[in-house]
Amino acid sequence: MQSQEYNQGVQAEVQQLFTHVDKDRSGKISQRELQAALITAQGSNFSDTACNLMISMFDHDRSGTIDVHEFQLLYSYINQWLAVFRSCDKDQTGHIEEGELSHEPQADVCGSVYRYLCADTEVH
Ligand SMILES: [Ca+2]
Ligand SMILES: [Ca+2]
Repeated sequence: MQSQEYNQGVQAEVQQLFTHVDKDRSGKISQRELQAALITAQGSNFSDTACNLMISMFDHDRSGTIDVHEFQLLYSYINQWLAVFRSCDKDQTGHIEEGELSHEPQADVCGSVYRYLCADTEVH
């Protein structure tokens, strides 16, 4: 299963989520699209700074946008956080208090994406 996913280049799950976020179907996720997705999921504003940070973390070709391959890396990174969150989620509520993850600036960003992904795909 793992090798099949690599052969396809991009996991179907990632492609589906990418398409969901890429509202204008440009094939790239802009800061605004990322911001819009996060706002929708959180019900509150997500700062330009946070979105820029998120993009800069994964924008390997420095295009200023996230393509599907970069998005897959982002997604993998989120999944790594997910494992951390699960280990932190001692009461098994499926939610981690933001205060517990506030030690690193990236944690808030990833925590928000984590919630977005969970809301969207219902991963637990
Ligand atoms: Ca787009
Ligand atoms: Ca890029």
